Amino acid sequence: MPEIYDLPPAFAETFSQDGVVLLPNAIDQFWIDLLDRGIQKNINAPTERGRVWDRDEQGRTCFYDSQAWREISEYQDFIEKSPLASVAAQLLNTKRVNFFFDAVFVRTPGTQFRTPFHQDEPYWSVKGLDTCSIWMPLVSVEKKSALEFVRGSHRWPQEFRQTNFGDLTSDERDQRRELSQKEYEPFPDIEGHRDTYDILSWDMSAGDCVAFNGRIIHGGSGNLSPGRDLRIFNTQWLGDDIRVCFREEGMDPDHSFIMREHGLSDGDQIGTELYPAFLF
Ligand SMILES: O=C(O)CCC(=O)C(=O)O
Repeated sequence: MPEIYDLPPAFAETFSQDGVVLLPNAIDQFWIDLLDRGIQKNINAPTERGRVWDRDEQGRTCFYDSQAWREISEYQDFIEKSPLASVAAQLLNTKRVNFFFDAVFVRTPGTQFRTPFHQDEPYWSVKGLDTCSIWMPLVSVEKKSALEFVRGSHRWPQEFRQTNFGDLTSDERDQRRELSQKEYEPFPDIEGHRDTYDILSWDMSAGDCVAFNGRIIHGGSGNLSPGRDLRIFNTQWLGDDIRVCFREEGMDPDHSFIMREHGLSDGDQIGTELYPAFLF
């Protein structure tokens, strides 16, 4: 059974309006220590999905892995028993959430590499507004190095041309195709016009979390001060309006094969043992 965390309703209101909310002190030290042990195991033995997103001339790296929770018992315990499922349910204003997947982002001390601005949901094998990702640093992080969000952009109606992470990582699994029959809006140049966007980020301590909607424009992180590293454990949760969506552009993570194996088709509710449900 997951721990229950009672969120004042104002947090869910902010999450709905802004697409992002800071949850100070949501996770206690027990969980941070557990996840730190899990991340160490994960770095020592990455899954087949693990990859170095960036390595600079000084050898500083940004390591990424995902969907390791069935292999790393510390991750599994955290997902099944920590208060995050209850946090996600309250933010999504629902009595049932499904766990979607986990991801880690580990930057070595001083790494400058910043994640380009993007939206998450257009890359996923599901579609809908009711998604909640919880970005959780296991160390303190300065505002200038934390993930940044464009307030309210989860409700913008445009379908933007998303970053092709394949150009960045040269990894085949990150390649995103463009459909000739589809009109994409150019992705807004957030970095080039920072003053014209309402960009949110926060100084955070280990135990603070940022919860955000899968459609919000976000990016950044990195830009670390000398000697400071960054270890992030991220979980994604799905709520009521979520349906299976196989995207011709390519998906990351691409669950289409395993979803089909479990009898899921485009437009279905997700359910199944692939995405454990938490009821409150
Ligand atoms: O932490 C990062 O660098 C990227 C995080 C991110 O984009 C995400 O969790 O969707």
